[in-house]
Amino acid sequence: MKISDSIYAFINLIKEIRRFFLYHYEWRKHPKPLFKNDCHFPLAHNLRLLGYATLSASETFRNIPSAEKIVNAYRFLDMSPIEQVVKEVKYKSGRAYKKELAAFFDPNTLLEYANDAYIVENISQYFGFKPMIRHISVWLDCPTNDENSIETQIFHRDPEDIKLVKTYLYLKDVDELSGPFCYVEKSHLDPWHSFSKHYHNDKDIKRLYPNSNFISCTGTAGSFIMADVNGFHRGIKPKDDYRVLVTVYYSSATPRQGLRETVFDVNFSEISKRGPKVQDYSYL
Ligand SMILES: O=C(O)CCC(=O)C(=O)O
Ligand SMILES: [Fe+2]
Repeated sequence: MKISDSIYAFINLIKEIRRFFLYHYEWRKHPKPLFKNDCHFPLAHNLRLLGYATLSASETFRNIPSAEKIVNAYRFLDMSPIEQVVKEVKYKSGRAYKKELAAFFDPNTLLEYANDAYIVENISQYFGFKPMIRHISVWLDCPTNDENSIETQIFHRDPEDIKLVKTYLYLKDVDELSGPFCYVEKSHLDPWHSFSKHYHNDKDIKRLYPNSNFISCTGTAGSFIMADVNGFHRGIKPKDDYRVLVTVYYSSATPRQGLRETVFDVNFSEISKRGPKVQDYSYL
């Protein structure tokens, strides 16, 4: 080992110890969840244990009726403007891979879904208080001509809040080649661990979590995922086909990284005048 490597390792250790104490301090500012009630909240139970929870399409539709409305709305969409963009992005690189499709949906249905009692009750149980809805978005993730994965396609922890759960509702079947969401089981239990380096390759993650499963969430339209994104996660780079999903971010009312002015990135009043358009995703 070179001297510079040992200095680097030492600095990282100091950073990690600092983070360990900061996390424990921040956790104490929030009410403690009633852990013994987890058995009544299956999604909260799995979140606590593994960091993520999933529902098959039929389980989603049974528990979250507005999810079925959104999946059906997608089924009847005029796909030509969306497929046109997918074709164009195929020859692009970098951040072009992610687009915003919320404009193609009814905002009230998206809000009804984000506020769904089953989802909110499970997250409330997990957090120990009612979550704040921070962001609602419909993502289109496209294959590009880049070899390499970038940004959200590489394992990372999200920094916005210590209490941060994101949900993903697939509107289209997702297999290994169309960009499944991936999660490193139990990596939410020590969120201070290797936080300072933002992006980690698969080798780094295997070294950090040698005994954890890497979960790759494939599924049919209507499959639902809920994850504590303080744990390591990514969306695999789509290779063959594009992915469409609804994502909702839930946090505390005092997130680390400021409040957003609106939950949507899209101005719905303009859409009623000129029709929906595929929008670039402004937060990447
Ligand atoms: O694209 C994905 O599946 C993961 C995206 C991500 O990193 C996030 O939602 O924080
Ligand atoms: Fe993320």
